[in-house]
Amino acid sequence: MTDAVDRVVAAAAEHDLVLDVVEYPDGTRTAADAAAAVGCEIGQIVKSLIFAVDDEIVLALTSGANRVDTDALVELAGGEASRRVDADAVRTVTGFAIGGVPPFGHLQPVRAFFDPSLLAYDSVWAAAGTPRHVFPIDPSRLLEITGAAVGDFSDR
Ligand code: 5CA
Repeated sequence: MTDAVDRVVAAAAEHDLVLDVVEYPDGTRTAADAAAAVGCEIGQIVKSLIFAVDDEIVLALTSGANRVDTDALVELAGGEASRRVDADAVRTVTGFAIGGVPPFGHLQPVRAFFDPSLLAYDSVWAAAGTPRHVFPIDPSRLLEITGAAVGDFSDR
């Protein structure tokens, strides 16, 4: 395991959760890659997407089947405008590279929003710190650990 995976496992342990991290050498960089590797529905993949709403960095935990409606995200966050952040900023805030950003265990605490579509599944899969490591988790447990606010920000 890598240092990045160790940090995610340690963050989970703080919530008394033992992560079952699985490595897929062919990669899990995108939701489609991860779903193909795991052999699950794309909707079961958790995308951990970083946006800036005004001057605040936020995390949108989004089903792999959905796209983020940024207007809806801005409204949920109570802000005025959103923008994508670049890869360097994602690494600075989270401590992880794009394609491996996990849903928790970030360097800087960020406010998180949770796509309710994820709650339809018994288990979902999220990145474990690298573009080839993922772990399964009950979405309700993931919601609890992240302290995220459930809100429909998907573009459907
Ligand atoms: N490991 C997979 C599934 S868990 C994963 O991390 N998917 S993800 O969707 O959360 O992360 C990839 C996302 O990073 C892409 O959907 C895209 O929104 C974002 N991204 C890719 N390249 C850039 C970039 N250059 N700058 C900012 N965001 C990017």
